[in-house]
Amino acid sequence: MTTLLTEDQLALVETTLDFAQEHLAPHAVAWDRDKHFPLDVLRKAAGLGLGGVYVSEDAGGSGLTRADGVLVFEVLATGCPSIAGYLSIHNMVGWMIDRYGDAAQRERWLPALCALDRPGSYCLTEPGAGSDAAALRTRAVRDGDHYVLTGVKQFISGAGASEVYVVMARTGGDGPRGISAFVVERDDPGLSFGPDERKMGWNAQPTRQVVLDGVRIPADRRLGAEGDGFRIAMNGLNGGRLGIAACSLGGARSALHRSLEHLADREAFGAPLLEAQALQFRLADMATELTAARALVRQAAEALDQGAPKAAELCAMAKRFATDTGYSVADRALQLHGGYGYLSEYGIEKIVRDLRVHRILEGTNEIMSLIVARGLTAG
Ligand code: FAD
Ligand code: 2MC
Repeated sequence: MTTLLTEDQLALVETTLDFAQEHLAPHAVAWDRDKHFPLDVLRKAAGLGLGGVYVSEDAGGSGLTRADGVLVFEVLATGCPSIAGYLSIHNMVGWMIDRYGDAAQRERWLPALCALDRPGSYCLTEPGAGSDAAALRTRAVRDGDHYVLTGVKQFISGAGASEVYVVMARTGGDGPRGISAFVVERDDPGLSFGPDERKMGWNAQPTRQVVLDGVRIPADRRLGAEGDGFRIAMNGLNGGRLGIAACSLGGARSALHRSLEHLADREAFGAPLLEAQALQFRLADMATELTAARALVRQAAEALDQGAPKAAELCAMAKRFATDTGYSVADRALQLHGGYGYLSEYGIEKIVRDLRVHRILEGTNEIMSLIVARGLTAG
């Protein structure tokens, strides 16, 4: 039964929800307005084990499953989808280093990542290679015991503030098999950042280019073997896509909850608007669609935990469905608030803006459909 939670999961949800309501929700509108990335609050989250959700306990992590993780990111996003989204990406980085790093690499980076002393970023996209990620052109040229990395990564969440960058770069020929994964540190000479992008949502975290201008790093910064980088990147994204899907559920759940409160308070035509059956039916649809999306996200998370053969396709289905549904629910919640939904101080329009990008990043929803369709047609 995917809908039943264990005692441990219930406790995890309750603690994380308390954190989100106390430390994220009251500040979310101001952080969005001021473009403030609250690293101090992220470090508090690390105190609850949220800096290394999927990292093994021996390396300082929480050792949770994906099924646990989607619960965590949903409730975190009820406080702020932008912060929850960044934490999901940071946790993708931690998982990749834990899963593909050797003992020395795990020891070097994981404790600081888990404590969020050193936040992480994931660098795949380039100005000329987004959906077609295997076309990336950043090069890593072997030079004795070192690699020299040159290229530009586009739209990198957390860039500039993060200290640990997992960077996919080409060590071989064209296509996915010519790509390797590396860990680059913020103070490596030759690494710099573009300006913070001005954007529609996700304003509580920076989005910047990561510019690699002859960054010379020791060969022991490579994760996995040469040529394994694309597979490593894609396996990271399977879990990442679930995290983003869960963040959409959380943002939408918060918008639905606020709509219920607003309609109960707001009177028109001599009665609270909540008594209008047309609006009750709209709320019922929103709740039903969110519940269906949550069930799919949980099913995909369990499939990923079990290493099921179709797990990647299920993650793509869940990401597509939950992010489209979450956005649609949030947009309807805005409508239910009337003119107040359009005002910043109510926080609804901010949720709509934040959730919009979930349909684009970690693989656009068209690419999710491509992954599902390929799975269908491959038999
Ligand atoms: P394109 O690939 O140019 O796509 C343009 C349009 O064409 C899209 O609608 C797309 O779905 C569609 N399309 C493309 N190919 C096909 C096809 N074969 N069939 C049908 N439709 C298709 N990247 C990172 O690596 N790290 C990050 O931390 C990160 N953070 C981000 C944060 C933000 C705020 C944003 C906006 C982006 C972030 N990204 C990050 C990049 C993100 O993953 C890409 O924007 C996304 O993968 C799409 O790539 P693109 O923008 O180049 O669009
Ligand atoms: N899980 C595991 N392996 C995967 C995989 C997945 N989800 N997707 C692809 N692979 C493997 C695939 O099995 C193949 O392996 P092998 O060489 O052993 O046969 C290899 O990767 C190459 O795959 P394809 O042949 O399917 O490669 P192609 O180039 O045709 O398509 C595509 C790959 C479109 C699925 C991939 O480029 C993609 O997912 N694009 C979207 C990019 C994206 O998601 N970017 C997100 C950036 S991060 C972000 O936005 C953040 C906010 C952090």
